[in-house]
Amino acid sequence: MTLKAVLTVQPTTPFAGQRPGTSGLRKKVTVFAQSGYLENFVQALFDVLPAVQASPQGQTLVLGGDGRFYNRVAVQTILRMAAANGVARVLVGQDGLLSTPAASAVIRKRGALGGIILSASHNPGGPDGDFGIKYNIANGGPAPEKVTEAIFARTQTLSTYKIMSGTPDVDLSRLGESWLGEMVVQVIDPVDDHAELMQQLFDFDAMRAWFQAGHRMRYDAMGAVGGPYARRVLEDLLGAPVGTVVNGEPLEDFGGHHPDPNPVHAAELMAAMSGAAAPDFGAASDGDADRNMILGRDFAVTPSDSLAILAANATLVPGYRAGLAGVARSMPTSQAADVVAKALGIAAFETPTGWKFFGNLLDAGQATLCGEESYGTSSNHVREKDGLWAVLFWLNLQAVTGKSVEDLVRAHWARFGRHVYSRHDWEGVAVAKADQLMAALRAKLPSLAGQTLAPGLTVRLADDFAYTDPIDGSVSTGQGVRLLFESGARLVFRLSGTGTEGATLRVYLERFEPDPARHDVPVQDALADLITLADVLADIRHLTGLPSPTVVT
Ligand code: VG1
Ligand code: CO
Repeated sequence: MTLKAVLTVQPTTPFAGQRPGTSGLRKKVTVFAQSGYLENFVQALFDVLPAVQASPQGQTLVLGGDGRFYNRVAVQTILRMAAANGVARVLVGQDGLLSTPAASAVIRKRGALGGIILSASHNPGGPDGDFGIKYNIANGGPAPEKVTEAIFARTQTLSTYKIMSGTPDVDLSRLGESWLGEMVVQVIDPVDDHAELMQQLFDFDAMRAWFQAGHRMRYDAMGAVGGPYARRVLEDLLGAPVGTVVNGEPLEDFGGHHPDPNPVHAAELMAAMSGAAAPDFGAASDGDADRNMILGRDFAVTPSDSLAILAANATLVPGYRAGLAGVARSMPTSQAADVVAKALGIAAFETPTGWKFFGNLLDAGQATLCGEESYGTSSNHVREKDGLWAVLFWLNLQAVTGKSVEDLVRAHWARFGRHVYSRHDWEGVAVAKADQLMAALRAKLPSLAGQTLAPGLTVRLADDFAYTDPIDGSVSTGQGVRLLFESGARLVFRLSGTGTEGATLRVYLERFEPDPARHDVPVQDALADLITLADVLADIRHLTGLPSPTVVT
């Protein structure tokens, strides 16, 4: 007996708070699991997608997620809703898995209308953890604010959603095509397209030789979706020994890890990279494999430095042999990349936090490399940050220069000076207190310019960062309070747009150190005056009720 899918129009009522943040809609699993919560958001998305409305037939969507708890349920729901909303074909990663960069690559390569990515990225997972959903447009990148705002507006007015019922779950374990009502569900290998792209960009022979010469690497996929991608490229294609990739199996609870690759949450990798017997190269990626952490033996690379170093050495890598059009960084990211862009005579761009702001610059061919201080780096090969891409870039540089990670960084500092940098996160702050802190800071801004707030710290400019997109002219305001000092030092304050519990205050601290003799001063010591000033200016410890930041990177 064949079961026929029945189109059901289900009455529903709006949920408050379905406005996407820095990167999609993120909430606790318990919030997403409420009846109609995911469905409402997905229906709002279909309602505002002009191409689906105009011509449902012939439109292809990409679907996949980081495999966290609730991924399996959500994928089936979205497939039923896509069919009910007239989508012609959905390309879904096997077992419902796709890393964020892979989804971007698939959308671009297959000419899809867009894609739905299920991930809360670096947020913790499991039944008590977080879930997330975001929409990417035809260029493969996160939907711009005008789209996410339209989706949000629609969530506040809709009264029904459409879904197919009456059929069992689609089998996503086998590659190939099946039907759900009138829609084709095509299960694809989640790794193929991305692995192919990596081979077009990097010198695989040189990297293979690096492993053959006995160099060792440890890639920690943190129990998240990055494992299969890293294994394919490092172990299968480059001949790294099996076991180079650790925590390589995507698990619903990330094996208990918090898949946020920074020195705090990747402590296991940090320990493995310490001591004379440690591997030459260490790396990690986050929940959806778009972030990267780069380590040498007893040496960690600051993400802001990573962007600058990749830019400075780009022509050593096949995919960037012809040079870069420009480099873009988010505002809180250190100015190290700007200095390189100036030396190379190429454009430097400063955007608000979040990858969606890089899309237009990449599409217009104005920027080639982009990066954020939050362990995100990528290029115009996709429209997302790409963890494995960054790792392969560093591997390619080591292989062709014969230098270690630490040597590459030190040589860079010696040439360009060091942008000493740190981010202090104050997590779990009461929302009202965090808002009060930011409001008080904003109120102070007009009086700060010209003031000397501490020895050597005279304010050149104090504002709330606003950005006008040079391509489409769209304006984004309120993107973070920044104090720029005459010395080149900076202090930036903003609230996280990805958290799901209370508020997180992020304080970004930066100072330029041209003198190589002082490049080894411990970072927190070198920034001590800025750290003290931040607390005095914003009354952080008092308002947050916390004695010290919860995460320092
Ligand atoms: C954080 C980072 C930001 C990054 C975003 C998404 O946002 O600061 O740079 O783009 O996460 O990364 P926020 O608003 O919490 O500061 V991912 O890998 O979690 O999608
Ligand atoms: Co991520």
